[in-house]
Amino acid sequence: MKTAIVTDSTAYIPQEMREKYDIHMIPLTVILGTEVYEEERDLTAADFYEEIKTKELPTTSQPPIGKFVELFEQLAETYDEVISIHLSSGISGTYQGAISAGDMVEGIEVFGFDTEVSCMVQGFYAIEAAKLVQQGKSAAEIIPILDELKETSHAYFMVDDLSNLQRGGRLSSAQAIIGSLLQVKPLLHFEDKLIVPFEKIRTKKRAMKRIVELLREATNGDSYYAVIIHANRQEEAKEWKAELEQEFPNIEFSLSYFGAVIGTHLGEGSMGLGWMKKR
Ligand code: MYR
Repeated sequence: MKTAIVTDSTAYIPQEMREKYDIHMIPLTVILGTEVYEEERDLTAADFYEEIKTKELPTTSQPPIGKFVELFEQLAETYDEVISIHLSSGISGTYQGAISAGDMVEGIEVFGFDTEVSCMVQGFYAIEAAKLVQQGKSAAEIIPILDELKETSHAYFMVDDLSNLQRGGRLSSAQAIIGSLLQVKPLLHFEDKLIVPFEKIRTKKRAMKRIVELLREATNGDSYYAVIIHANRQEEAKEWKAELEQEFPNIEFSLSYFGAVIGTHLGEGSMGLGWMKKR
């Protein structure tokens, strides 16, 4: 049984790592002014944050189904099955697009996996799945393992300005609650696939402190992967990583970023921390 791993661009897995683990990537799209870009292919995160300084606010779109069909047909020449691992189906139609395309393609079985999150935490699932493929496991064996990992994984994040999330319709809360949050820096997370406020916190510094408390409680001295994710705040993220590494010797930290698609909805300056237990 030959199993391929597919994920979408919002996992922001660096190209060399995708090559190392043989992970296939399908890009989401950013529309900036009159230009349409496939993120991570023809628009890097750095270029995106530069462009939005002068352009009107961008919008995003899931990959066209045809792109999935094209990729799965290509994979059908070499593989028997695919695990297609995507950002939360509560915030994008990408996962559903993969499932629909899978139904259209013959000669390969497509198993969708909804990570119920996004960014490098989604990447953790894709990398873990790819490692399991390298150990000779099939989709039927891998998917229950990914489901178990969900129990150990979480992400919290904060934005400088909630209006991007609100404008893009990706903040799931009553308008009155959103209104009361606009003056603070709420800590956000995913609940049942949707982005919801976790706690109202006044400053970014306090929000970061609270995330560290949540990390401490969740990991409880066990071995975990954790990732600091930033929207064009490389230095700040690096400093935070160095501090966290001092305090949590059992956690393997990495740095990642909110690329163009997720950056469109969160805005520059956002910061997050996600984790998953090591197997
Ligand atoms: C689309 O157009 O289909 C893509 C929509 C993406 C919405 C992104 C909303 C923010 C997600 C934040 C993820 C934070 C993970 C740590």
